[in-house]
Formats: sequence, structure tokens, C-alpha cells
Amino acid sequence: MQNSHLQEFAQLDGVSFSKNEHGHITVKIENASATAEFSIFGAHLLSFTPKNQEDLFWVSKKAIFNNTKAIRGGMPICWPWFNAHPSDSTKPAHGFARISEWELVHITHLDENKTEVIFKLNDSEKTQALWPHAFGIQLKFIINSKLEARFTVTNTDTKAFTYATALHSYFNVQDISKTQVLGLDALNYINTVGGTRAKEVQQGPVSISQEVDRIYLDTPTTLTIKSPSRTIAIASKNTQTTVVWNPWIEKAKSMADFGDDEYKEMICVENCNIEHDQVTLDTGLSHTMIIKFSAI
Ligand code: TA6
Repeated sequence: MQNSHLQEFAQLDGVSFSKNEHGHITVKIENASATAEFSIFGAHLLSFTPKNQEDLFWVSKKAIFNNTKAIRGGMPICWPWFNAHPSDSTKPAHGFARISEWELVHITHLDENKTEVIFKLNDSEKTQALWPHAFGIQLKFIINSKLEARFTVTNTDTKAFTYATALHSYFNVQDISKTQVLGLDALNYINTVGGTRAKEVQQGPVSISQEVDRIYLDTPTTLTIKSPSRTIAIASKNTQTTVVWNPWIEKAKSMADFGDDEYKEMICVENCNIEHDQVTLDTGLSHTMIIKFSAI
């Protein structure tokens, strides 16, 4: 039975659950180094706040928590495709992982400063109808003064499969007009604003003064988001594509679960395996993307 042992986890120090009127369950986990909060729906990280610091992640004040709609903010898991389905527009954008009921299978305090959390999702009739493959996916978080996310995909099918994925992180910035993304200088990117796919080259740091929706190719293992009051560091492994997105004014207004002025306080920097960096897994094999987030 899904999530039958939440009561057991609720006995742990620093672990508390809450459920809203839609039956949407969130879990808050606190240790001596940080506090993190997750929705079980989508295995969705909502916040990560190191002690004496601001939350690194951003969630819209208009986000919907109804176990149906993808949550606007935090770190949605886009899998097994990115953006619209390549051939069937009736299938959910960004795949089904972020709109599935995962199982919270493990919470352990490794010590007073470090807590391990694991969510799992296996294929089902529902997922097979959307994507005809047998799989097991696992999302492990290690909550410390930094946050580590390990996303593992295992092919439990009898044939190879190929997938795209993105840890679609929404970061909390005080003022987008004074924020830059460093580490992408001189890289090729695909500009997807307005549905185009113009190939361009990044000149210097990425700054935001219009709608930005870019797929950077062959990206480095460390990126930083620099804003006046702090810098967020993103260290990654087994991912070579990065999406930078800010909807800016008009697109922000077009989204019901996004406040009209909220584009000023967020930026998405998404660690991906998309485009030529998609993953082909042979039967029985696994692939793990590892991302470490910290405020410096
Ligand atoms: O962040 C890249 C992107 O694909 C944007 O084009 C925008 O659509 C965003 O994801 C949010 O997608 P969503 O389906 O969550 O509204």
C-alpha cells in the first residue's frame, strides 16, 4: 500500500507531516543544519533552508497543491520527457513523474546534521499507458548545510529505453534585475522563446531583462547564481545540459498559478539530460544524476 509507514516516520525527531483539504501530504524535516520540505506528490522538494539563511528555493504564492496539478516552484522532476511530449500533445508536459504519487520509503538521521530521504516510483498501468516501459526511479535527498539530490533511473524492462529529464529548480532571488548566472559564458544555447529554436552563443554572465528560455549545451559541472545578498552554488554530475528560464512579464500574467509580479523574485536553472544529452539505458542498467545545492 502506498505510503503506509508515514506514521513510523512521524515518530522521528524533527519530522512532521501535514495534509491539506485535497489530501496533499507534505513532510517537513529539520536537523541541526537545515530544514527541508517536500510534497510526496511528485517527490517534490518545496524548500531547503540552511540554518540562519534564506530558503534557496522559490514556490509561487499561487501554487496549487491538489495532487493533480504540477506544483509551481521548488524542484519539479521532469521525466521521462522534457516540455511537450515529442509526438502526442495530449500527454502531460514534462512527463508524468512530477504529477505522480511517489512512495516515501526512507527517512534517516545519519547524524544530528545530516538526514537522508528517499522517494520511489515504479511503472504502473497508468504510466505504461503514457510510456510503455518498465522502470524504477528513485530520488534521494541528503539534507545537510548543503542539499544533495540524486535522481536514479533503472531500466527494469526487457529492452533498452531512452528518456529526457530535468530537475526543474526554481531559485529564490531577491531581485531578478540584479541577478546573474555565471559559468555559461561562450557556450552554445538554443533560444526557445516564442517556440523558436534559434542557435546562439552566450556572451558573459546570463542576466535577465526579458523572457528567457534557453537550453545551454555541454555545460560545466559548476554554476552559480549571483544576486546582491547571496550566491547559490550548483555542483552537478552526469548532466551536460542546463535550462535557464524566467517567464518575465507577459508569460507570468498568462499562468494562473504564477503571480503577475513573481517573475521578479525567481529564476529557474535546471540540470537536465535533454537534447543530445538524453539517456539511453539498456535493460537492467541505471543512471544517476547528482546535484549539490549550497548558498555561499
Ligand atoms: O523551464 C523551461 C520550461 O520548459 C519553460 O518553457 C516553461 O514552460 C517552464 O518549463 C514551465 O513549464 P510548466 O509545464 O511547469 O508550466
